[in-house]
Amino acid sequence: MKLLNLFTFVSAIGLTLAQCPNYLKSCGGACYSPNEYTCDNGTLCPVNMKSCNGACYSPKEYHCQNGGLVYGPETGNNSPPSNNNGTPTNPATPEGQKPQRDPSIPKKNGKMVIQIDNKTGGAWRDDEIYWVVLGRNQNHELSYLDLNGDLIRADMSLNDATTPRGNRRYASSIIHKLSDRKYVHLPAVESGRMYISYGEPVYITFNEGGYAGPDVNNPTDPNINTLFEYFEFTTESINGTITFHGNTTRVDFFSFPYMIRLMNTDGSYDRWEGDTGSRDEIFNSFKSSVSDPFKTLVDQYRIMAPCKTSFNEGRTYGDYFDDYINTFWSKYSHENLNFQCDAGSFEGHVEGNRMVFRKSGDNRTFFVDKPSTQDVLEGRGAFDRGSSSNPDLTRIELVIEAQLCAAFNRGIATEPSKWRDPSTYYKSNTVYNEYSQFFHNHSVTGKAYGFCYDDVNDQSTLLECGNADILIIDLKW
Ligand SMILES: *[C@@H]1O[C@H](CO)[C@@H](O)[C@H](O)[C@H]1NC(C)=O
Ligand SMILES: *[C@@H]1O[C@H](CO)[C@@H](O)[C@H](O)[C@H]1NC(C)=O
Ligand SMILES: *[C@@H]1O[C@H](CO)[C@@H](O)[C@H](O)[C@H]1NC(C)=O
Ligand SMILES: *[C@@H]1O[C@H](CO)[C@@H](O)[C@H](O)[C@H]1NC(C)=O
Ligand SMILES: *[C@@H]1O[C@H](CO)[C@@H](O)[C@H](O)[C@H]1NC(C)=O
Ligand SMILES: CC(=O)N[C@H]1CO[C@H](CO)[C@@H](O)[C@@H]1O
Repeated sequence: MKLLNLFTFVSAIGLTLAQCPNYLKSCGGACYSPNEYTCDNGTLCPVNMKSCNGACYSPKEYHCQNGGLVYGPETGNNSPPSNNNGTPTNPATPEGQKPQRDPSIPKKNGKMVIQIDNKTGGAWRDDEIYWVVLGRNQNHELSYLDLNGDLIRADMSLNDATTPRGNRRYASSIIHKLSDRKYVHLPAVESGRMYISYGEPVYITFNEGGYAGPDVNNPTDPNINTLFEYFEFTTESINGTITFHGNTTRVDFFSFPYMIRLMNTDGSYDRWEGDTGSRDEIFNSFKSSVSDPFKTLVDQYRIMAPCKTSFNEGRTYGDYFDDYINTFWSKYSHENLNFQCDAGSFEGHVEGNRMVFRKSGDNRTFFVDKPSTQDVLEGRGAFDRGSSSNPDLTRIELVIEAQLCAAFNRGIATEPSKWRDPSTYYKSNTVYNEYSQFFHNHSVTGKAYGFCYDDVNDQSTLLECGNADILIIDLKW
């Protein structure tokens, strides 16, 4: 899929006349040949393509939603496109909206680059933007990344300062400002996590074998009033090059918008993920598009994931999914639930307080307990329980649990024929996770980690490639 915009075409055709010659037509001030181009909403696109806010796209591969391009054709099945040689492609985000590589950043053997850009439109200066990278080194020891791109083993002796709020010891030397450095080299890191914050650093306290990071549910946490985002990643060193796996996440909250773009060294992998719109637009749009229960997730710092606040046990909406779960339970007490996923074909039904599943070609039995609202929203309890001590059985039970959890969040639990069709998600008349839906609506690709099993049927923002060259992060406001 090639991205083509108006400016490319005007210069390609080279005519900007008040009146076009007979054999050409006029589109937004440019002349074009109707044999080769069409004029869609004032934008020139190759024939058979359409325009979405200035970007041309093939309606066979993408659709235009809220002014942005989203994976999946305009009608019918929504499977992601892949081009002929199998190179992963992303929907056509206009080039100007993608994070751009800074070619002046030097390379380092055996490491990739993380580049961080201040795209806050002047809202935050470079010396008000902070970043920290934590993870485990090749000996699995907790470490932080220094400005040289080296993992330094971390322990309590690093706690050398006291937080302004909460009076807690924290490690000051692991914190970097964008004004110190706008990039860092990244080696192999196990269970990596990058925190980025505006206005104040994220305070990290090392303890025996681990660390206390920000906990937005703890009112005494020193980071509670700080605007921060984080993402998780793992990098491996394979034959002297880095393989990167990582994703942005909305599993806990949204605080401010950003985009990431991952590229490999030979240019065959180039994908991006992230939020559309400014922070104000996202907050305002959230408040105007979700139903009243979900409106309670917003405070001045963040939009919280439902279970982190009013949908948790004993809270106002703690039973939000209960009727839906009971409807599902009674339906499958009388009939079988059949579904397919990558792991195989399954058939199950309710027996008392649990479901019993069989997998085709397998004579074993798998069990899933009845979930609660919190189990649905957080993928915990019944949806994070292998009942067996046999790891192979447990693995398959967890696959079933992930499928069920995703289907409840997406509002299609009682319609298994829709489970593999993203165009049907978040549309039913029943309840669904509107928080997750919102972040899919406000994603440059339509993908999001709106809840922990959003990777079911490939809806999450996972980016991964070998020979990773650079991860570019555009910080927005
Ligand atoms: C059509 O063009 C107008 C003005 O440029 C723009 O606001 C609108 O978003 C465009 N619509 C689509 C579907 O691209
Ligand atoms: C980034 O920080 C610089 C310097 O602190 C500031 O002048 C600039 O406005 C910021 N850039 C953007 C796009 O906000
Ligand atoms: C690493 O390099 C060796 C020697 O060139 C090669 O045999 C091996 O397949 C490579 N491993 C990977 C994972 O690419
Ligand atoms: C289940 O299948 C395995 C091999 O596929 C077989 O060894 C075993 O006896 C079967 N168990 C039952 C209860 O049928
Ligand atoms: C998501 O987008 C769909 C389609 O435009 C819209 O109907 C729905 O209300 C939106 N929901 C949220 C929560 O943004
Ligand atoms: C590879 C990787 O780090 N994946 C992470 C993507 O985000 C989810 C949700 O936060 C994490 O659970 C994964 O570990």
